[in-house]
Amino acid sequence: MSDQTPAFALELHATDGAARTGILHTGRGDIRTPAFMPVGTVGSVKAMLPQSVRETGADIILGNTYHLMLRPGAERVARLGGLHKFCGWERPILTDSGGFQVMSLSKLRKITEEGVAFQSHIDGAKEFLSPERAMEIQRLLGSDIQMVLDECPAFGGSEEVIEKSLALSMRWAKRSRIAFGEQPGKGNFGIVQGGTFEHLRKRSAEALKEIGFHGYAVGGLAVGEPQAMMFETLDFTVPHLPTDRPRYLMGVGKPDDIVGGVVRGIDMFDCVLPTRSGRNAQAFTWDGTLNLRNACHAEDTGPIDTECRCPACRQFSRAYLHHAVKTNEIIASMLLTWHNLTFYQDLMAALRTAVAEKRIADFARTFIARYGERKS
Ligand code: PRF
Ligand code: ZN
Repeated sequence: MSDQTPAFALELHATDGAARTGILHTGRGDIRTPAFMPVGTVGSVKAMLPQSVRETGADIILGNTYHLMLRPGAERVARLGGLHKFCGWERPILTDSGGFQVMSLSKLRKITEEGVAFQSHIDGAKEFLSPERAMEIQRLLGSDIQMVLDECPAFGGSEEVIEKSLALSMRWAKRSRIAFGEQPGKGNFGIVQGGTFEHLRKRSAEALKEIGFHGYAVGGLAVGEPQAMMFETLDFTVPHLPTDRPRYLMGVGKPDDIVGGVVRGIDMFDCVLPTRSGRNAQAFTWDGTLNLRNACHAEDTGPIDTECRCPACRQFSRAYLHHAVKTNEIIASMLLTWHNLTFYQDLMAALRTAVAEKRIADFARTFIARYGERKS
């Protein structure tokens, strides 16, 4: 890459307690933080055109090593000019390393020191993912933020189990970082594990800092633990992370999880919730969620949200959306996904402004009072 490639660097503009706002500069453009990354697992954010995803306010999307290595294959994507060109999104893309998806999607898998052997959930073919191969795939895809290969243990594991898993993840992190090497304008993120154990989270963060990454993710959360336990884990984990690097809470979450994450110093989030639940008739609003399948919307001439700027709210009534859901029209998925991604991006913009104006605690309190707290 040329000398003109912008450096991968976090520029902080303001802090308010533990919360921060700024810009993460990358070789493919800026990411306003705190950021929400829509999930485009196989290269497309389902039911959306890339330009529509951009219109909702997204600066970055997420892709998955696991899915793309199986279909269409990393080498093929590389021959076709890389993932950005292939999927029509020219801004930054973060790719997850695959370990987490292997555990959740593939039936037969075996973890060894070398890596993880597994059977494809598509055709049962034998596959292998080592830290080196996970990084090679992400490089072939042309990913801007490449995650280390880690193991995400299930919630509820004993201290001994979590400690052993963490040790393996840290050895894999070292190998991943070496395999990443130096790629101007791009970043390699380590992933803190350690379950809900304070001393293990600290040990993990220290080990990753020693290796030295461009950013630090908190993994192993939102795996079934109560929200209070996730927040508590963030409270004793985030202070061990460097202040000058981006922090990413993986696979989170519900709007109230995100607000709590920002209050605790997280800069980046991703979750399938706005897209997946949009395809399942659920709409997010500042007053909580709505299910458009519900008969109470059948003759409601109002929009989902009178203040929302999205096409679902500007052009269509709840009655029409209810009808589109009931008749399985593709436009129902398109419109509800568009609305939900718009809601998530407007929430992130409001959070950034609240941090910049040093009123994040007040914003969080007002948000939760109106939206409602997570039940679990
Ligand atoms: N590790 C990786 N990806 C993830 C997670 C993790 O722990 C999570 C946990 N919520 C989501 N995605 N590599
Ligand atoms: Zn809307």
